Amino acid sequence: NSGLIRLDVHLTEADADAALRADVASGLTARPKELPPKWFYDARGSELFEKITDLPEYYPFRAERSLLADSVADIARASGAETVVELGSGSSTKTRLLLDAFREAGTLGCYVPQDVSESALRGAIDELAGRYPGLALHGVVGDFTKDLDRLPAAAPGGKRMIAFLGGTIGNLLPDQRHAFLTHVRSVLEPGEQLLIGTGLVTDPAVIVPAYDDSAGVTAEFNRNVLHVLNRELGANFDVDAFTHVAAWEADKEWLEMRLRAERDMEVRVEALDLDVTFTAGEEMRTEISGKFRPSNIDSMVVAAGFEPTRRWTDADERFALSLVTA
Ligand code: AVJ
Repeated sequence: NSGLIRLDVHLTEADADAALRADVASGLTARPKELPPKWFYDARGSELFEKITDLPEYYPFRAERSLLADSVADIARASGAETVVELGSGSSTKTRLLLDAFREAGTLGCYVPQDVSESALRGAIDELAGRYPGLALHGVVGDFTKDLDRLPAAAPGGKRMIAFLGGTIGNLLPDQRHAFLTHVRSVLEPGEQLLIGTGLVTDPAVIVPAYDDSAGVTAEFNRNVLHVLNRELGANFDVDAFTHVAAWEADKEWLEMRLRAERDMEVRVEALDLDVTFTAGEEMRTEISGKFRPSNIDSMVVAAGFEPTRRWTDADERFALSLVTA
């Protein structure tokens, strides 16, 4: 069904390299230093994230997957979308749950997976073409915070639902969440929808171990960003001299991952002609993972011009899926 398949590339290696340079130049010269979490995900980082989803402590992945399994038929009926757009279409299990349910509901004609990785998208599209004959597949290689205006427009009457799962909105700072949601709202027509997955505020004794597992996989995932900088920017971080920190910031209601320099260090980032100093004990933030209260989800989406439509929550109240309408 090749006539039904299309792949648009809006993000080249050169774009990604320029974005990495800009983020690292500003992050390593900021006080305190910080690096954005998007650079965790090279091939090794993506592999480590897959491992994280299998860890006994990392409940968010399983919480969302079982919530989605239990509620997706309801979601599909409540939505009635003909085109499902999935931002950061990482997990094939969740994609299949969505597509099966929207097919069952009888509305689905087109699936639009969006991801930064062209190879991941090609692989996913190949597999889906076999599994869902007759479904139009339109991949978009791009950055979800920037390239949404490049999404295929709705065909007349072809209502779209954008799915943003995984709780990834929690990795954005509050201002960035607002900018992102406003951008999503601006590309949608009135009546079109967003399905958004969010981790919920729960016991810190549950949250912290999910980001500080006993096997040390999350620590490796966190440190991997330094390997990315060493390889991509010719930096000379002594990766083993940094330790993983996971801290619940109660006032901000987010889990913060940091890398702590265990001794004084001089680091050179060749590609940026930049020398950076770390002092022993200095911590650099690498990720926030915001957890939400239902009322905060509503005010956040309303501030961006959406109307809350329905919400589904798992029995342990650790994760929510919220359907909101433009
Ligand atoms: C699924 C990408 C949102 O914040 O929980 C997992 C990434 N970071 N362990 C999250 C992550 C550390 C994750 N996201």
